[in-house]
Formats: sequence, C-alpha cells, structure tokens
Amino acid sequence: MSPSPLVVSDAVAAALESGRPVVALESTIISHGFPRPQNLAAARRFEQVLVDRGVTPATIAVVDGVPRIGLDEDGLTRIAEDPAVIKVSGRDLAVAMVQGITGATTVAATALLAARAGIRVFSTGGLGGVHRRAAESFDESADLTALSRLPVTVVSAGVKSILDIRATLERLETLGVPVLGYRTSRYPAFYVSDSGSDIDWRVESAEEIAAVMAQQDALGLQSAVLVANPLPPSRQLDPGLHDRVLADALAAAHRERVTGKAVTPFLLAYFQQHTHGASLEVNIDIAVANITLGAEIATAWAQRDRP
Ligand code: PSU
Ligand code: MN
Repeated sequence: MSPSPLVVSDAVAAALESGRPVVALESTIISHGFPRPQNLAAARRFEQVLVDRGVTPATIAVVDGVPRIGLDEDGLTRIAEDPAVIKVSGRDLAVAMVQGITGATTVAATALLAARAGIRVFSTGGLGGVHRRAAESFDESADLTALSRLPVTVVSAGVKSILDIRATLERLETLGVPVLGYRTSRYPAFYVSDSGSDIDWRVESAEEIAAVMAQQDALGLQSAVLVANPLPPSRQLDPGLHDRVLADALAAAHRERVTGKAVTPFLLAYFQQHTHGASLEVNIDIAVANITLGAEIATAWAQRDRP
C-alpha cells in the first residue's frame, strides 16, 4: 500500500493522537451553500463554535490537489473567496488530486476523507438526497450511497424540501443507514422543523448517540449514523414564504434545464436570493446548532475511551 495522500493538520493530528474530540466540517457549504462575502465569516464562526467547546475543528477540502483535513487560514479563505473552486464529490477526489484542483468537498467526499483520517463525527447543514422527479432524472445524491459505507456520525437538519424527502428516507432504509431523531420523532426539513415524515428512532442525549456508535462498531457495521437535529419551530423559516419560493425554485431549475451536480447549488442559490437574506440567517443558525451537537457527541465519544 502506498502512504496516505491525506494531509492532516498538526492540530487535528495531535487531537486524534491523544484521543481528544474532533469534528469534521464540510466545505461545499462554504463555497456553494452560502453567498460571498458572508461565507468566510460563517466558516470561521463554525470553527470557533468547536474551539469554544474544547473540540478541534477539521474543515475538509482539496487545496491544489491535496486533500486536507483541517484547513489553515489561507485554505479557508481560498475555499470561501475563489469563484473557481469546484464542488468535489467522492468520485471526483482522485482526478482532482491528479490535476491539482482546488475543490470544496460535499458530504460524500467529506465523510470519506474524515473516515480515512479516523474522525468519527461530522456536522453539516443539510444532506443531499433523492431529487423530485428522480424517477425520470435518476438524480439521487451520492451522499446517500457514500453514507451507507462510511463509519461516521453525521449531524444535519435533515434534507431540504427541494428534495423528495419521503424517497430519501426510503433510500436510507434500503441502504441500511440508521436515522436518529435528536429529541424528535419527526424528520426535519432543514428550513422547516418538521417534514411531516416520521422516523423510527428518537434519542435524548449525546451519550446515547455515542453508545449507538459503539454498538455499530461492535456489530462490525460500516455505515454512517445520521442524527437529525431540527431547529425549534420558533426559529424556522416562515412556512408560507418557504412554500412559495420552493415552487418557484423547482420551476426555474426545470425551465433552465439544470442537470448533474449543478442542480443542488442552483436550488440553494435561488432560495437564498428569493428569501432576501431570511434563509441565510436560518441557514447559519442551523449549522451552528448542528456543530454544537456534533461537539457534544464527539466529546461523549472521546470520553467512552477514558473512564
Ligand atoms: N444541501 C443543503 N446544503 C448544501 C448541500 C446540500 O441544504 O450545502 C451540499 C452538500 O455539500 C451536499 C451536496 O453534500 O450539496 C449535495 O450535492 P448533490 O445533490 O449534487 O449530491
Ligand atoms: Mn445530483
């Protein structure tokens, strides 16, 4: 076997080495999820939320062809500010490395690199999933199959209603990925706290989630554990506004024949433009809440090893 091509930052390597908590963060949310220039401030804030809780942040991206686990200030700035940064999923990683590309990693690629580096907890905003009309387009995010084979716990606020949420939950069932509602029995729909779909498992604490991770390992299961963390209803996006913009966004994507990996960024950008900043604020709230819960899970996980 050739040596690992990953470059793990000194801070992340030291934390992993000594069994201290680490949380992975994705970078597509920075490059393609949030608008410039707010995205750089958001990326820094996400890392600070972890630092404040004694957890080491590992923001993951490919910089000049190097998969980096833990970005320095220069790397973070490039991902946020350079419009040439592309979106890199798992299948793009090897080519991006050969061609020296700078790319932001999706949930699929981030989970893959986190798992290879030995990081067990990863917080993000929303996951990719099955798109509406997938029966015709076959558009299902590679996030789902990636999560079926990577032992990482992923905290999200569910998937956005730009997707077919019921179909996404069905696929996760088929793929053998456990979905745990954090203090809820309903799957959240990102901007809105309740998608209307039930989930089978409700958990009450970070310790309980860490215990589930330990039993997954004990059983030799290699899939992710998904933790669904809804925003409190008082902080969700106005449902009327949400439904209007959603319908327009889907119609625009259809009309403009957006396909492939451009679909998700197109819908996210449309949503942001047409809610006039309201969605941005909710989006940041969601990410911060998921990172906070990720910090608790990583801390509970680290404590299991040292009684
Ligand atoms: N959904 C969101 N915000 C995001 C994404 C999805 O609400 O930022 C990003 C994530 O990086 C996710 C990716 O992994 O889009 C999924 O893209 P695709 O549908 O092309 O697989
Ligand atoms: Mn797709």
